[in-house]
Amino acid sequence: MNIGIICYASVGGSGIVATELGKALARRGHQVHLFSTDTPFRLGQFQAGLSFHQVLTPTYPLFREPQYLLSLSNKIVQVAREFSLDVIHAHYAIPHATAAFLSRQVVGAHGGKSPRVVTTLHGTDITLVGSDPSYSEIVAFSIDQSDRVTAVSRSLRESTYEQLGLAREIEVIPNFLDCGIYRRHRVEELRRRFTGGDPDTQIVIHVSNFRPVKRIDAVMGIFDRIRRKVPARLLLVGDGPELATAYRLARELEIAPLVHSLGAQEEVVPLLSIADLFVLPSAQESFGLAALEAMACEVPVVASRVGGLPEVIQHGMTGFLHPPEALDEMAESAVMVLSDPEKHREIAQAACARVRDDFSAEKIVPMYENCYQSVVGG
Ligand code: GMT
Repeated sequence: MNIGIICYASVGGSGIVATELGKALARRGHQVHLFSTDTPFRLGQFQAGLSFHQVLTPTYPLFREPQYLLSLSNKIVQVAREFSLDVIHAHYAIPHATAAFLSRQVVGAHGGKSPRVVTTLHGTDITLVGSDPSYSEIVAFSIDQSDRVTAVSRSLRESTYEQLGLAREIEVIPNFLDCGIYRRHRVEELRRRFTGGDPDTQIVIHVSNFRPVKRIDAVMGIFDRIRRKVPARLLLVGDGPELATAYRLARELEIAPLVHSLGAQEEVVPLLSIADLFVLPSAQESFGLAALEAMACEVPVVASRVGGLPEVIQHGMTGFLHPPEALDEMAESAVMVLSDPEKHREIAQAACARVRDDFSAEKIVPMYENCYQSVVGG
């Protein structure tokens, strides 16, 4: 099939999932065309069957606002005509579902073969931004007009029905990982750089885009509680507006020497491979791809019991879930698992097995292929 995929290039789960899906589909023999403002994070080296179309949004003195929706739609129309796209797959509803809808209308307007539109909802496109009254009408319309809609968790599907008042069918296709890449590696030298070779020092990690929804103050609060009980270091991976909060709190809590901020990193597997615990006390998380990546690398996760996280982590078996405000409980679970090597091994292995059994690319990518087939066939 000829498949167009629209995604955000910036660090973020939806862009990562879209790019990994594009790569996996190209490996399976499809012709994939990625659309974004910049080369997507994680695109990597050239791969046969996968091309990238950069969307440029020209400025003009009259416009005070960039016309991204128009330039994106225009680019999709050109590529759809040139390469006879069967499907346009929008990842993240805003404004991608609208761009896909517009492009389908334009291509089909003069009797051309019009591509089918699949929209995948990722989370904040519904729960935070999409339900904002400034966007909600157009977001709901664009989702409704898609030929198929998928959501990354049951929780997100329910939020979409509740918050946008939609009644149409939404299929749940969870996020996935290439388990050949996401697995624990032996990187002892890297670990020593943070532990100084002390075998008792535990490495706690948090990977995110450092937005308010990630509750960086809670990350710091949990780590502060942990380090009072076990020798530990905190690795902060990623960048965003709340990173400054992390620095401030590290100073105020007098833990700055224990905290290592590594910025945005393309390769998270080596860093996850030296970690003993992942903390994700988010206010909202429709799925929690970062938690899945940690689990695949045998890192127990302590997270908030919100959104789709309970569909990924089973409390006490493949990780730990607590109410977002329960920092003492999160720290207790963390200290317990970090202090009990047998329990740690048990949770780490169960977490990894869960990813392989239920969230591998082999299992999930064919679900998207079936989804495309159902609309193209129809
Ligand atoms: O808002 C964000 O955190 C970014 C957003 C994204 O598009 O990357 O993340 C959402 O989509 C991810 C991929 O499906 C999910 O794993 C995240 O849980 C989700 N974030 C939220 O719901 C807050």
